[in-house]
Amino acid sequence: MIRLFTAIELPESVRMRLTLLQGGVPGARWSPTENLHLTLRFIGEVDEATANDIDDVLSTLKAAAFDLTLKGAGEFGGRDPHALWIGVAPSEPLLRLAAKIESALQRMGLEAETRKYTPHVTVARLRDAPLAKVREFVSAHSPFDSGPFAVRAFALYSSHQSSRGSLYRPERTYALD
Ligand code: 2AM
Repeated sequence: MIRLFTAIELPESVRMRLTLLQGGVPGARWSPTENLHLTLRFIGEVDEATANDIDDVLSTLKAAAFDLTLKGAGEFGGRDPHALWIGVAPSEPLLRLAAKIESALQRMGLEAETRKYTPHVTVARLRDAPLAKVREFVSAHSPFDSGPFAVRAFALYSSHQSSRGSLYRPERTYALD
């Protein structure tokens, strides 16, 4: 079995900026630079035959290239925050791409994703982080703006557990028109 998800790879310069803003929150496990990505669709554990079918349908998917901007900051979990993230400026082409991937995966027989798609880049996972520090991080980084960068492809990532946490690896990339 292999754990998969689709995501957009971020340019090195954007990942550097996201790495530089990491800090100041005790209890945060900061995402390593090489793990920073924007998830399009989480897939989960599949067998090898299904992974190959997923690769096939994604290879034939047609969608347009577009520009994207990372913007703003937030947390998931409210009073018991478990993640810090940098957000994404509203983008119709991003939502269209995510929707195309969703319907392609459903057509090949995967179960529908029932959760609403909330584009974000996780920069830290939190355990027992002081709420005040989490709020400080979010307000300090709310003005974050990456400026636009071109998205000319998306990728099928695998996720592996290692002693140092999850390792994400782009297994296949798919060009956008
Ligand atoms: P997250 O960063 O907000 O946790 C690999 O795990 C990627 O898939 C992560 O970007 C993760 O989002 C996302 N993902 C979405 N749903 C998930 C789920 N149910 N379990 C694990 N990861 C999920």
